[in-house]
Amino acid sequence: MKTKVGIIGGGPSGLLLSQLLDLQGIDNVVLERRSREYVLGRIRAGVLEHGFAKLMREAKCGERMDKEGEIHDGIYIAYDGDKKRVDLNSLTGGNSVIVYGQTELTRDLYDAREKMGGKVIHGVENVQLHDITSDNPSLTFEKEGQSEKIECEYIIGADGFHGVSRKSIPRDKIKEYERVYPFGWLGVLSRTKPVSKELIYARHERGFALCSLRSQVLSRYYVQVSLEDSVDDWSDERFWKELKTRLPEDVAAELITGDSIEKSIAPLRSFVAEPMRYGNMFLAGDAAHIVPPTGARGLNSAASDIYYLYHAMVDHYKKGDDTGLDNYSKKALARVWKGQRFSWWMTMLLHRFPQSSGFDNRLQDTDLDYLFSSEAALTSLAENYVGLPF
Ligand code: RFL
Ligand code: PHB
Repeated sequence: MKTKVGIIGGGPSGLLLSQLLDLQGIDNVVLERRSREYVLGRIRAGVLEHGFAKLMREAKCGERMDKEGEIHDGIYIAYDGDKKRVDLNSLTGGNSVIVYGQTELTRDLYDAREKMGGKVIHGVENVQLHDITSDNPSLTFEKEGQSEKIECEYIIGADGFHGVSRKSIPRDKIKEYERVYPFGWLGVLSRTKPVSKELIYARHERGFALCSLRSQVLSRYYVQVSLEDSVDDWSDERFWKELKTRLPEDVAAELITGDSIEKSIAPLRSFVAEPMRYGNMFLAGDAAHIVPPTGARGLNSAASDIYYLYHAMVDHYKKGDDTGLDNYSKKALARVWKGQRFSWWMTMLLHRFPQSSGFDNRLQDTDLDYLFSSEAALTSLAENYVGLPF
């Protein structure tokens, strides 16, 4: 098989790039290890920046998002038994975010790929990258016991944090920056009316909590848990009780509980690999960087990578201009690091750290106090939360 762009990973990054390139007549193939059902079973992000939504529309995948997604003009931050609103809209001169689940967005991308006859191969095993630094890189893989080969002009590593692409770069050609946090998030999805129309990020002495949603009948809640905990330690009853404890009393009193329909624990990590290009292979999304979910930046950082890569590929194939490809890593990383800084800051502001001293806790108090007494500080939070320009 031969193609122009071989894409490893059929998550949001790989599918969005595939769709955008195909619309420009740039032939590509997506290799995905899992089945479509498995990919759609992973409950992950929920908050999209407007820049991302615009890219989805450009990819002709925005119809359902615009119909079913909710525009959110603000978020709440709760602490000391009270909650305070951050008016994203007025602080950013009219910007906001869209609440639309990653599952739905990925489903829309799969449907669009199918409609266009896009080449997405599921159930591939043992994907390997060859001759990455040459003009004729290739991918080999196995499917149902058969060995296959795809010759490409470029390879895109969009295969997430545990993928094979980043690991194919020689150790001395890549630098990795990492911080692992000493806790995780336990997430619960429930078919209940959300406690609040807008997200509530809560800081409490027992740990962080988040009230989010997928729609007005589907809630998504999180509580900070120890890394030693497993999902089996958390009955629904224990989860709801803990969540209520960490929320202001008036919010807890309104919380409608129900059976969980999904429950999982995600560890928190900050990670960046530099550079995001090796030879003719480009890394995108979680394959190159991970953020703790506190700032809702992960999927959005992936989207900005895809924006830069897409435009760089179009310039290469339509105009013979390689400036975009040559500058991709530098440009993408500049934005990635800003997302890293914001996610790290939100995480430090709102979580309980096992080793934290009285001094650390007073600094958190002061950071929150400052935030809500300074228009400049609130504006900084708001402009990062809705997404810095691409
Ligand atoms: P993905 O989604 O991990 O997709 C990579 C795909 O590659 C496949 N794969 C392979 N395929 C072939 N061969 C191999 N060797 C392969 N190895 C892996 C995998 O099966 C998979 O399908 O990466 P991508 O596309 O870059 O997308 C990134 C996002 O998924 C991620 O950044 C977000 O989910 C992060 N995130 C959030 N981001 C936001 O912007 N807003 C949020 O509100 C938000 N909330 C979250 C989150 C992530 C969370 N978890 C579980 C980590 C909340 C949580 C709890
Ligand atoms: C979610 O709804 O899953 C979600 C929302 C905001 C975050 C993280 C996760 O910051």
